[in-house]
Amino acid sequence: MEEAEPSWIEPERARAEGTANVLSTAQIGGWRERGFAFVDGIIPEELLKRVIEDAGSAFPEAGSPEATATADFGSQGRFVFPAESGAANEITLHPRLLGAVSDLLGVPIRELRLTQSDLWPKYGRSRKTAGQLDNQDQRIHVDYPNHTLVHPPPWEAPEAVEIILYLSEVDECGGATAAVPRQGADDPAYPWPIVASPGIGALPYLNDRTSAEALLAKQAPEVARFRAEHLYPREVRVRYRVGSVLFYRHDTWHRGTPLESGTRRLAQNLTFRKAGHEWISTLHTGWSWSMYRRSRLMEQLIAGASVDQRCVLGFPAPGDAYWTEETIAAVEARFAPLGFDARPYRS
Ligand SMILES: O=C(O)CCC(=O)C(=O)O
Ligand SMILES: [Fe+2]
Repeated sequence: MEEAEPSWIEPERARAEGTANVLSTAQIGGWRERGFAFVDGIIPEELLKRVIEDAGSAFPEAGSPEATATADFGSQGRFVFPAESGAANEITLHPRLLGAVSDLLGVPIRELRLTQSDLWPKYGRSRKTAGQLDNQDQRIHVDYPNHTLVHPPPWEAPEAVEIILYLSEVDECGGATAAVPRQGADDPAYPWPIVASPGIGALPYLNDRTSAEALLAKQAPEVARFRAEHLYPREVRVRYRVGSVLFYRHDTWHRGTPLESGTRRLAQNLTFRKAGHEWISTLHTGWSWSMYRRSRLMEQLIAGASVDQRCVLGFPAPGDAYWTEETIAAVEARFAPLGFDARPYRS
């Protein structure tokens, strides 16, 4: 079958700084109904420049031997929150980004929890170095299987936001993420539960599209047919630029598409969930584990963060039962030497 030309969507501008919401009603509605919002103008350009400098020099150059061997997600810990790159951390807890997530989930920033933040390079390669597990031309999938212990709740009650912040230009690298917009409750692309994907139930996990679809055609032909009929033909690609943000969901069909050979795409992936939804796991080591580092990076970050930012890391909010005169004094004794102001927890 001939593949149709992919269709594209352009980033929409977020609302200006200083407005109550970061995202427009249409952008919020798009995420809730269609399954994603594609937005720019959230992270300041100066901060984008800094993080690109940090990441650009930390990762192998495009076309280098290490680049050719890199064929999966992630930074191997190098840019996991809290990162040595202050810029990457600032993005993770940026008030505009948190504001946008709060708009999408309809809860205050204090009720958000960070569960993933990593910044990673993806390389365009002419060879699928990792074979069936290669991430270059991905099979269409949903992200929930490696984020939640259960299954996303019904569509109307999302509990988490998935984010890709692009730090490269699609015109230079290709590799646009593709997503399938959901069209209402009866959309044949979105039957419930969502299980028609490699790695779910008994279906074997493969990442590469060609290998995954070939195996499904043999082992679960009805699943392969569903995907060929309802998913791939409906995907739209995001025309990302530096600073574009794709907000999507754990139940949104999507995939990574091939980069131009010899190029490198940088992107930061983040996830926030609602407080209390503990079945959505934090993908990294617990934040306090980094407090063993001699740099005191995390202690300084806690001391200098806003009350809202601290809450996003699980620090108790003012008024929480944790706080008593004793605990306030104790936490103050720990962090005041680094600039922590305990007043919000006293009043
Ligand atoms: O690289 C991309 O554009 C998407 C990656 C992705 O969806 C994943 O690794 O789960
Ligand atoms: Fe994904």
